[in-house]
Amino acid sequence: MVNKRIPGKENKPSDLERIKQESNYLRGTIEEGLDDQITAAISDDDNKLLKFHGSYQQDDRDLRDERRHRKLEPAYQFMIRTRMPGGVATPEQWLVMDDLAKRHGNGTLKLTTRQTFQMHGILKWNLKQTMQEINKTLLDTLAACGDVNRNVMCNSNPYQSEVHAEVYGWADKLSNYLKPKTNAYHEIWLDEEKVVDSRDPEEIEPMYGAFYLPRKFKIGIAVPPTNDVDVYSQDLGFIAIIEDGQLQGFNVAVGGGMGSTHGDTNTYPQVGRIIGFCPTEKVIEVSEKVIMIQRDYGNRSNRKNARFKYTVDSLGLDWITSELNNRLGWDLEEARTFNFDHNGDRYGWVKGDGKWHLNLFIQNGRVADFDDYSLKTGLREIAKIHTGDFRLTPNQNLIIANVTSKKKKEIKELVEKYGMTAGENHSALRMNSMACVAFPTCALAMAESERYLPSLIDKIEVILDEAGLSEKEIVVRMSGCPNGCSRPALAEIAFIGKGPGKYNMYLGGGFTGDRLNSLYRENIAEKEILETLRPILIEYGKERQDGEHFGDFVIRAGYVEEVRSGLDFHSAKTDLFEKARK
Ligand code: SRM
Ligand code: SF4
Repeated sequence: MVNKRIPGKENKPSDLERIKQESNYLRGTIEEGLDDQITAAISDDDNKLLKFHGSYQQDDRDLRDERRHRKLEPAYQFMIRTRMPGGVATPEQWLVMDDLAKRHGNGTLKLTTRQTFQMHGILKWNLKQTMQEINKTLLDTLAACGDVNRNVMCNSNPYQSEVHAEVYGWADKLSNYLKPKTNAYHEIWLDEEKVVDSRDPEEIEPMYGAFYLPRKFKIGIAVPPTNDVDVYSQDLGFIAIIEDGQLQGFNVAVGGGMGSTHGDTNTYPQVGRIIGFCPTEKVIEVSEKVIMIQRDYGNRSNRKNARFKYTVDSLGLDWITSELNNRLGWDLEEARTFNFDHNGDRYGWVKGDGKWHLNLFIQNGRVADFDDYSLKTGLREIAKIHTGDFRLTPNQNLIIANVTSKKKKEIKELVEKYGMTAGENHSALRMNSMACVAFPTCALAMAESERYLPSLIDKIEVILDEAGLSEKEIVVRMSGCPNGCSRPALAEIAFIGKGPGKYNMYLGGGFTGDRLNSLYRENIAEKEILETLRPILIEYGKERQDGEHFGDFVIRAGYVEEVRSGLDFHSAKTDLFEKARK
C-alpha cells in the first residue's frame, strides 16, 4: 500500500459523492422526475446524475430576466450530448440528429470540441423520446458527461492511412470498454426491464465502483504529425508511434486539462506529460489502470481540485508512473520519438485509400441555416445522397468522408449550391478559430463566446490585412469562462470571459498544442483588445523569423514568458522588454 497523502482524503467528501453513492448506480429518481408534470425541471440531485446519461438541465439565459419579471419559473430545457468515439456518424445518423434538432431542439446542432453532437433546447416532456430516437439510430449518449470517461477522441480522418483506421478502432474499443456497466441507462431511457441488483459494487461497476470517478476523465489519441485532438489537454493522452508504416504502440501522456477558476491560483490549466510507451494491444489495460489510480487517489472533497492533473501534480509524476507499472505488472517502455506540426484541421478535398474526403469549415461548430447561407439544409441534402460517412473534427469542423469519385461531383455541387465553404474566403486565423457555446444555454458562461468571436475576428482581420498576415495560420480560441471548453489555454491567442463584454487575453500558446499561453491583459473589452493586439500583430508581420509562429514570436519578443507547466501559469511575467520596445 502507498504511504502517499491522498489529496482531499482528510476532508469531508463533496455532496456529489453522496449523490452518486445513494443513486443506486446512476438511477436516482430520474424516471419519477421525468414524469412530474408540475415543473419543466428535475431535482438538483437528479440533474447531477442525468449528466452521466449524457444530458444537462439548462435554462435559456436570454429569457431569464423577463421570466423572473413575469414570476415564471426559468425556461428549463435540456441539452443532449452524444457519445461518438472519433466523431464518426453515418449519413442516416446525421439525418436523425438533424430531424431531432428541428422537432425537439432549438433547430440547430453543435459540433463540439470533443467530436460529438450537442442538441439544445429539448423540453423535459420530449427528453425520453429524443434519447430513444438517438439510440434507435445506433448512437448513444451514455457517459457523454459525468464523473466517468468521456467521449474518446482521435484523429478525424481514418481513411488517411491504415494506421489512422487502426487508431480509430482503438478509440472505439476504449470508449466501449470504459463505459459504465450499470443498467440504469437502458432502464430509464430504453424501457428495459428493471434489474434488482444485489451484487457487490465491484461486480456491478468493476472499474468505477459505486462512487464512480472523483471528476470527469478524458482520453484522446493523436496520430503525428497532427495533434488535432490536443493530446496534451487530455487527462490521458496517447500518441501513436508509427515505424515503417506500422502502428507500434503509443506514448502515454498523463495529467493534462484546461479548466481553472478566475482568482484561484490552486486551479490552473496543465499540459499532459509523457511517462513512457505502451505496445498497441496494451492501450486498454493502461487506460483502465490509470483511471483506477484516479478513482483511488483523486480528490473527492474539493471538485475544483479533483481532475487527474491535480492528482498527478500532488502525487508526482514518478509516483504515478511507478503505481501504474505496479498495477500493470509490467513497466512502460521508454517513450519514443515523434513530431507534431499542427493542431488545426487541413481543409478542402483530399484523396486517401481510393476515396475522397472534404474537410469543411463550420464556424464554431454551429450547424444552422444562417441569413447568408443554408448550412444545415445543405448538409441535410448531402446526407441524403452520401454513401460514405461524416467525421466531426476536434476543431468543431466536419469532414464529409469516404466519398466515391462518382459521388464527388454531386457533393461538390451541393457544397457550392448551399454556399458551404472549405474556407476559401476566410483568413487563416478564422480557419484556426474555435469558440465554446457560452450564452444563452451554458449556465457557467460569464461572457459571450460562440455568438461573439466571429464579429471580433471580422475586426482582427482588418489588422491582419494591414500586417500582411491574412494567410498566416494563427490559432485563436475563445471561451465564455475559464472552464476552457474550447481548449483556450493552448491557443496562440485566447480570450476567456470575465464578465459581460469583458475578457482576459492570453498569448503564447504553441502552434502544435504543446505549450500553454499566459495572461497578457485582464478584463478588457473589444476596443482595448483591438488596440492591444494591433501593434503586436503589425510587429509580427514585419519582424517574424522564417517559419516563426505567432505564439513563439510573442515569447521571443518578450510580450509573455514561456509557460511549459501549469504550475507556472499564474506566475508568468508579461512585457519583459517593454522599455526596449518603447
Ligand atoms: Fe465543457 C462544463 C460545453 C468541451 C471543460 N462544458 C461544460 C458545460 C456542460 C456547462 C455546465 O457544466 O453547466 C457546457 C455546456 C454548454 C452548453 O450549453 O452546451 C460545456 N464543453 C462544452 C462543449 C460543448 C464546448 C463546445 O463548444 O464544443 C464541449 C463538449 C465536448 C464533448 O462533446 O464532450 C466541451 N469542456 C470541454 C473541453 C475541451 C475538451 O474536452 O477537449 C474542456 C477542457 C478540457 C478539460 O476538461 O480540462 C471542458 N467543461 C469544462 C469544464 C472545466 C473542467 C475543469 O477541469 O475545471 C466544465 C465545468 C465543470 O466540469 O465543472 C465544463
Ligand atoms: Fe460554458 Fe465556460 Fe464551457 Fe464556455 S467554457 S461552454 S462558458 S462552461
